[in-house]
Amino acid sequence: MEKATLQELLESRLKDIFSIEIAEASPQELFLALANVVKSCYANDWSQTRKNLLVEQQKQAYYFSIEFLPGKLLKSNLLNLGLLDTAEELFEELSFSLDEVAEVEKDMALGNGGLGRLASCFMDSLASLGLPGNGNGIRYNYGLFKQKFVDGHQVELPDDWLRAGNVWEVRKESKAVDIQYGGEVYLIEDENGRLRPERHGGYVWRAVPYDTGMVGYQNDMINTLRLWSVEVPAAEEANYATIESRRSLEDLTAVLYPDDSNERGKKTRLMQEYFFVSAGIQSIVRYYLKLNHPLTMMSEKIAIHINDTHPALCVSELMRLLLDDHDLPWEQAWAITVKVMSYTNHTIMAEALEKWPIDLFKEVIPRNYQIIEEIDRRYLEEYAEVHEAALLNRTRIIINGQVHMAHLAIIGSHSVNGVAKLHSDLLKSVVLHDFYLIFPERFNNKTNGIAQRRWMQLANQPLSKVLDTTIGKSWRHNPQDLQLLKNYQEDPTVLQRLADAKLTNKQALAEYIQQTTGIEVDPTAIFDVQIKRLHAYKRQLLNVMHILKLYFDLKDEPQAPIHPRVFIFGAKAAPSYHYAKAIIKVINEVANLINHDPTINDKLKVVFLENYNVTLAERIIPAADVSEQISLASKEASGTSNMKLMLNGAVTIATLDGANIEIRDAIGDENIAIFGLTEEEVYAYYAQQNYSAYAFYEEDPVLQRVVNAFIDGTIPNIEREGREVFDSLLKYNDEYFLLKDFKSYCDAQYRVDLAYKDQQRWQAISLMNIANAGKFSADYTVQNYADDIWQIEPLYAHVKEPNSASL
Ligand code: GL4
Repeated sequence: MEKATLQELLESRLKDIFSIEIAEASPQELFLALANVVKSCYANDWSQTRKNLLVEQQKQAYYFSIEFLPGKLLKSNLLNLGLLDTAEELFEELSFSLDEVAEVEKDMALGNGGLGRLASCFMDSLASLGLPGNGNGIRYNYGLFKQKFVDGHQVELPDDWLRAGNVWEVRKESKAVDIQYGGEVYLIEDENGRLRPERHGGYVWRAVPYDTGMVGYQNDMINTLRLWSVEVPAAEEANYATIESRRSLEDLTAVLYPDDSNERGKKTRLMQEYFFVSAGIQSIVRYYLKLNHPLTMMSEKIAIHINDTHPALCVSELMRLLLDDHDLPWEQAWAITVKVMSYTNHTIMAEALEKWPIDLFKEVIPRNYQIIEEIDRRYLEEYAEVHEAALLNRTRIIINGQVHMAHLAIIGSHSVNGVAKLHSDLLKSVVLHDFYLIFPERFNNKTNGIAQRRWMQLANQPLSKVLDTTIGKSWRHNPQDLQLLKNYQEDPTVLQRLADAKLTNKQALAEYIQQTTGIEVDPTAIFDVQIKRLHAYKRQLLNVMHILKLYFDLKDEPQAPIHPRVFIFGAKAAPSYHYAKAIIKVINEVANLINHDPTINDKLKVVFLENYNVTLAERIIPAADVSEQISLASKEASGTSNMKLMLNGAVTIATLDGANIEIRDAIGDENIAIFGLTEEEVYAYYAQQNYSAYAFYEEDPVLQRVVNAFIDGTIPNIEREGREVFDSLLKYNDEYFLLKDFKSYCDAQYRVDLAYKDQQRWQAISLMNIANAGKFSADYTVQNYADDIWQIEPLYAHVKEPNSASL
C-alpha cells in the first residue's frame, strides 16, 4: 500500500469516528483510527481464510490455554501486513511519532508469564506458517495486576485494560453457547437399555466469544484467537435481577488468577476452567458437524491441544458431547478423544500439578465428574492385566478424594510433551515416570521457541537494520539465516555496527529508567538483566547476593577494577506469595543503599523497573548485555526470556537448566558463562539428603558477610524481610542451593566482567549469540508440533510458498 493511500484511509477514519482532521488528532484518536484502518486491511483475508478452510476441509488445531499474553498488537499487525515502514514514514512526515501512538494501546495481559507468552508466540507462528491453528481462552475483564512499588513493597492495582474498549476484538453473539453448572445428574435407562443422564437443578451461564484476528507474516493467513466472556442467558434474565446475583456470575471471567504455578483450589478457578473448555469444545463440535464428516473421523479434521493442566477437562467434555449429545458408544467416543487430544506439561514444580477435591467437582460439574469416574474405572480395568496394581493406583485419575488433572490429560491424550530436552527427560525419568512406563510412545519433547518477528524485528529495529545491511533480509522469513552472521565474527566494521546498535538501545533504556525511576545510569556500563516472575527457584536472590559481594568489594577497595554495571530487574510476585514479595522489598532496599552510596563512584547501580510486562520486555531486552538465567538446575522447565535475550545479543550467565542447555549446545562453552550444580548433582543431594547450607556458610567468609548483611543492619528497612531471607538460607537449609552455587556464580560473573573489558571479544561473543538464535524461533517449534502432534498442513500451500521453516 502506498503512503498516500494509507493517509487517505487514516483521514477518512478520523472523520468517521471523531469528525476531526489529522492535525487536531491526539495520540489516542490516531491510535484508534489507525487500528481501524489496519483491521480493515485484513478483514477480507480473515473471512477468506475461514471460507477456504471450510471449502478445503483442512485439519485445524485448537490451542486451549487459560492464558494468552499478546502484548500490544498495532505494530505487530502493521509488520505482518507489510505496512510498518509505510506507517512509520507517514507518521514522520505528519510530524507524529508512530511509537507514541502505539504506546496508547493497552497491553493485553491475559497471562502471568512464560506460559501465556508462549501461547501468543505460537499464535504468531501458526498464522505466519500459514497453518490453520486457533487459540481458545478466556476474555478476562482484568488482566494481570499492575505492579507499583510503595516504600519498596509491591502493591497490586487492577489492570482495567478494557476501559477504553478493545479495538481488535469482534463480539460474536451468534456463536454464543450455554455452559451448564451444578445440579444433580441421574443416569436413567432409555428404551434401548442405554444409560442417559438426566439433570435436575443446576444453572446455565452463557459464553459469548470475542474473536481477534491473528495476522500471518505477509501471507494472507488470518487465524482466530477466540476468548470467551460470561453473560446472563436471555431466558434467565429474570433470575439475575439483583446486583448480587449478577455480580457472582460476572465474577467468573472478571480476573486472571495472578499465580503462575500454584493453584489453590478456588471454586471460581475450576469454573473458569470448565467455562472456556466447554465453550471451546462445543463450538468445535458445532463446526465439525458442518463439514458433514462422521464423528468417528474427527481426528482427521480436528486437533485439540491442552496447554498445561488447566484445560484438561477437554477430555471429559468432548466425551460428554460424544456420549450424551451424539449417542456414540463409549469405546468409539474414547478412541476419538484420545486421537484428538494432546497435552503439554510446563513445569516440574509439584504444586503446579493441579488436583481438585472430588466434592467440588461433583458440585460444579457433576456430569463431567461421572465421566471422569468412568474413565478412571476403565483405565484400571484395561491395564489390570499388563501392569501392577500399585503402578495403576499411582497413575489413576481419582486418588484420595482428589481429581488429578495431569493424569486426566495424559490418559486422555495421544501425545505428552515437555518444553525443553532436559525437562522432557525429567518428565520421563522422574515427574511422570509412572506414566512413561505405561505410555512410552506418548512422550516427546518440543523445545520452546519465540516469535522472532516481535522480539527482533519489532523490538529491535536498530539491530534489525544492521542485520539487513550485513546478511540481507532473508532472516526475516527464515530465522536460521541469522547463521550467515557467523562470517563476520572477526570483521571489526560489523562488530562496531552491532556495538552501536546496542548502545542506541541502551541509551533509550537509560532514558526510560531516568524518567520512570529518577535513577541515572551510564549507557556504557554493563546492563545486566534478570526479567521473569519472582520465584524462589529462579533465584533472583542469588543475583542480589552477588551484587552485595561486588558492593563490599568496592567498599573495601573503591578503585577495584570492576567494569561499571547496572543490574536491572523486572518481576511480579503473586500477591499471595509472601516470600517472593519479601525478595522484592529486599531488592528495592539494596538498590536504595547502593544507588545512594557516593563512595562506590557510580560503579554499581540497581534498578527494579515496575510492572514488568510484554511492552517493558520489548524495551529492556534489546538493551541487555548480560542475561541472567540462574534457576537451580532442573527447576526451570525451559525459560523463554533466555532465547529472547540471546537473539538480541545479550551474553548469558546460566545454570545448566531448561533450554539454557540447548543454548549452550548451539553456541559453545566459549560464548556463554555456565556455572553451578548440574541437575544430576541436585538430584544426588536429594537422594543422599546431605545438603548442609550451614557448612557452606561457615567455610566462606565472603559468603558470611553477604548473608549476614540481610540481618545485621547493613541494608536499612528490611528487618522483617531480611530475617525471612536469612532464615530461608540457614534455618530452613536453603531449598534452592544458593549457598552452594554462590562461589561458582561469582566466578562466572568475574569471567563476564573480564570478557566485557575486551570489547572486540565481547562483540564477537554477542554476534555468535545472535547468529545462533534462529534455531529458537517458535516457527520451528510450531512446525514440529504441526508435523509430529497435530498433523496439520499450511492452508495456502497449494497457492503460495509457505515460509520456509524446516531445519
Ligand atoms: C512455565 C515455565 O516455568 C517456563 O520455564 C516455561 O518456559 C514456560 C513455557 O513453557 O512455562 N511453566 C509455568 S507454569 N509458567 C511458565 O512460565
